[in-house]
This record gives sequence, structure tokens and C-alpha cells, in this order.
Amino acid sequence: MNPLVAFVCGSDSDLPRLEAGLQILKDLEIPFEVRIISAHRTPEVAAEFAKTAEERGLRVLVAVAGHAAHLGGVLASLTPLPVIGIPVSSSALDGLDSLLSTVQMPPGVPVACVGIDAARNAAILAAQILGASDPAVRERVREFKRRQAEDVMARDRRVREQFS
Ligand code: RP5
Repeated sequence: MNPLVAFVCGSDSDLPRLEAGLQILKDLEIPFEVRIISAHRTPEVAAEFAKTAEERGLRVLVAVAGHAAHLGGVLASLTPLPVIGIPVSSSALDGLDSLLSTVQMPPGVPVACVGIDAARNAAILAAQILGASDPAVRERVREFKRRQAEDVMARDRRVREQFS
């Protein structure tokens, strides 16, 4: 199946922080691709990727970047597709630099920034964006949330037993 979601990482050193998010998309049966493209080190590749993403069938882009993280903004400036940013804690500032670089976009070029290293939330949000126009995906997201709630309630039961 053609990928619907692209995870674009500024470096392969970002990949370990992505794994939990990739697993969520696998569980939700959403096809995705992973690329290593840097807004600073390979800017021309980044531009070409963003400009051609829509025609290649992608529907959501996820930019994963640390340090002065301009990747989400660069992609968002060149595509009508929604862009989610994951700020990565790879720098001496533990990702605060990446968070502000990703979230503080100027008016007109939004990037939906999740928390630092929050790959799970980025994956869930990507699925929810796709689910807005795809009832089958929406149903799988609903089931994911139902199972998540059951898991929390099971933990609650265990803690109440432990402390009663
Ligand atoms: C960013 O710089 C990347 O997204 C990564 O988080 C960070 C460090 O990259 P490497 O020096 O490990 O390749 O652009």
C-alpha cells in the first residue's frame, strides 16, 4: 500500500525516539514511510520532498527534528498537507530549542507541534487527521482509545486493591 503518513527525521540519530509512534501506526494499519531529510544539511531534498508529497499520495507529514528544528516549518511552507512536528531532545537544551523552533511558527504556516519526543501522540494525531475523512481509520482510533481507557481502569483497580 502507498504510504499515507511520512515521518521525516532530521537525522538517523532521531530514529530511536520514533519507535513507539511507528508501532502505533502499525497497530492502526496505517501505511507510512520514514525518511532522513534535513532542513539544514539537505535543504534541496527537503524542498523537493515537500513539493511532491501530495502527488505521491501522502496525506500527513510528521517532521522529527532536534536543535534549531526548522524541518516542520520548511515542509509546511511548501505543501498544503498538514504537518505535525515532533521536537527532539537531542541538544544541550534537552529539546526546549526544538520545541520553540517547531511551535512558534509565524501566522500563515502552522505546524501542529506535539510534546518533546512525543512520537506516540504525533502518530495518534496523524491517525485522527486521516480518520476525519476515513470511517475505517476513525473506527480503529476509537477502538485504540477504548482499549487505552480499559488499561487505565485496570491499573486503577490494581492500585485500589493494593492500598485498601
Ligand atoms: C537535528 O540535529 C536532527 O534532527 C538531530 O536531532 C540533531 C543531531 O543530528 P546528528 O548530528 O545526530 O546527525 O537536525
